[in-house]
Parts: sequence; structure tokens; C-alpha cells
Amino acid sequence: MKCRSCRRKAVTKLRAHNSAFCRDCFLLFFRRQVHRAIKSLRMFEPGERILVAVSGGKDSLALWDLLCSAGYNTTGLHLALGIGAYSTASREKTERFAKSRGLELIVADVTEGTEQRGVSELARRQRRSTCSVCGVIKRHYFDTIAAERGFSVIATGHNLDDEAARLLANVLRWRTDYLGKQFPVLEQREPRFIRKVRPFYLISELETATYAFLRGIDYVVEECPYAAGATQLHCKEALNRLEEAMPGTKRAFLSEFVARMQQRFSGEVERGARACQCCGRPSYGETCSFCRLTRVATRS
Ligand code: Q46
Ligand code: ZN
Repeated sequence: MKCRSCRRKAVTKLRAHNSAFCRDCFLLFFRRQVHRAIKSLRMFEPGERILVAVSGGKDSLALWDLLCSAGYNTTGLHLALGIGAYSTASREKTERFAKSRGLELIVADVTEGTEQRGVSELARRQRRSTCSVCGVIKRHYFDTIAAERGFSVIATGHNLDDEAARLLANVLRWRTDYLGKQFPVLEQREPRFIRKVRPFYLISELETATYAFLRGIDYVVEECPYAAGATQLHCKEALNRLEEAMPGTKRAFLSEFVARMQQRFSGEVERGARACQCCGRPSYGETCSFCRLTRVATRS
């Protein structure tokens, strides 16, 4: 197997791109794809202060590595979610990564604001799924910390496999409001919202894992214990089967949605956020979902 670009021995084969690459050409190909996404969707400009959400997994650490080595002004944000050994390992890997590269990292312990209760305990008290509660908490911390510290943009490591699975899950139930919000750049619709961007939205999990491996990034290999129960995992498996038979399917599914279909649903998104009575962050009701959640959940 030879590299498509330089004809040296290839180290990775990408069926979706009908290509194989040696180490250097893969890294170049990978970075080019990401820079193209950043530029074409105007995710951010050089010099802008970017808050990178880092879980300690391969995608977020690969994203941070790529952005800082390209000279972007980045700070990492890690949320300690209180999910037992998984959270401990994730925090360790993230801190080690930041230290080894001399990068600025903010660590926020979410259990501090919730009387030492982790996301699973909060979810149990609310009789909701752990992932939905976790999502509310993460959004709140990302937005609050970014706003307080003057960041204009938050970048996350969601990859093509995540985004295509989310799209399939939303399409299967025709959740048109969610489809209206599924875009790799969520602009600041209201003055207090922070722009959210997903520079890896067209990069597959295989590619981010290859990048992380070739760059020597030490990441948490174990998945969050709650990931297995998530609906998205079934959609990922279904898409993997389709991808196996028809390479390039995931990418076409998502990129065509983003380029041609998403705008059709953008009118479905709720508008008119106001300030939450409790925390002041944008909310569509009197109190935001985070404050409702923590108020109920911390009652003993
Ligand atoms: S961390 Fe949180 Fe994920 Fe774990 S509880 Fe679910 S949402 S799976 S990305
Ligand atoms: Zn609030």
C-alpha cells in the first residue's frame, strides 16, 4: 500500500476518501481538511481567543493539539463531571497533556455547585437520563466560563461519526427543531450566547484516532460508562454498517445536510431568549434548565 501523495509506504488507509497516506502526508491531509472547515464556515479568526472543551478523549485532545500547533490562541476547559474512575482518568490525562505542552487549562469541578453530586446522582434524583442531565450541565459551564473570562468562541471535538449519528437520530424522529440547531457553527443569536464551533465535523473517528496516535497524544481510551446506553450509539452502529458497504456515506449524509438542508429547518429554532432569573444566563423560560435542575436536585 503506497501513499497517495508521495508514493512512500502508507501507514493508514482511508476508504471514505479512497486513499492511503504515509505519516507526514496524512498529517498534512488532516490539517488541511480542518483548516478548510474553519475557513469556509468562518468558525474563528487568527488571534481570536478560543476556549477548547477538552474531555481527555482523543477527539478533544487532537483538536487542541492541532489548533495550538497552528498558532491559534487557545485555552482548554475541562469539566470534572464526578463520574467515578472515568472522570479521574480523564482529568489526569487532560492535565498531563496541558502541562507537557505548557498550555493554559481551566478545570471546573461541577460537583462543587451541586453539593458534591456528580451528573449520575443528579440524573437519578430527577429521573432523567444521565446524558441529558450531563448535557445541560456541560452547556451551562461552557457558556458561563467562556462569558466570564471573555472568550468569544467555544470549540468542541465532535467528529463526523458523532454528528452523522446525531443527524440520523434526529431524522428518525423528525425532530425538526433539533435539525434546525444542528450546524457546525452556532452563532451568537442572542448577545449573551457564545459562538460554538465543531472544526472536526467532517473528520471521521478513524482519522482523529490516527492523528492522535501519530502525534503521540496520550488520551483516555475508556468511554464514559453512560455512553453505551445512548441512542446515538445505535445510530453509530447502523451508520458503520452502511459505511462498510458504501464508503463515504457518513460524510455525504452530513455534508449535504449542512450545505443544502439545514437552512430549511432553521426557522424551527426557538428565539427570544431572556436572562435566567437565577443565574443571568440566556434562558427560554423564567429560569434556565441548569438552575431548574440544580434547584430540584440539591434539595435533600
Ligand atoms: S460524558 Fe455525559 Fe457523555 Fe458520559 S454522561 Fe453521557 S453526555 S456519555 S459525551
Ligand atoms: Zn440559570
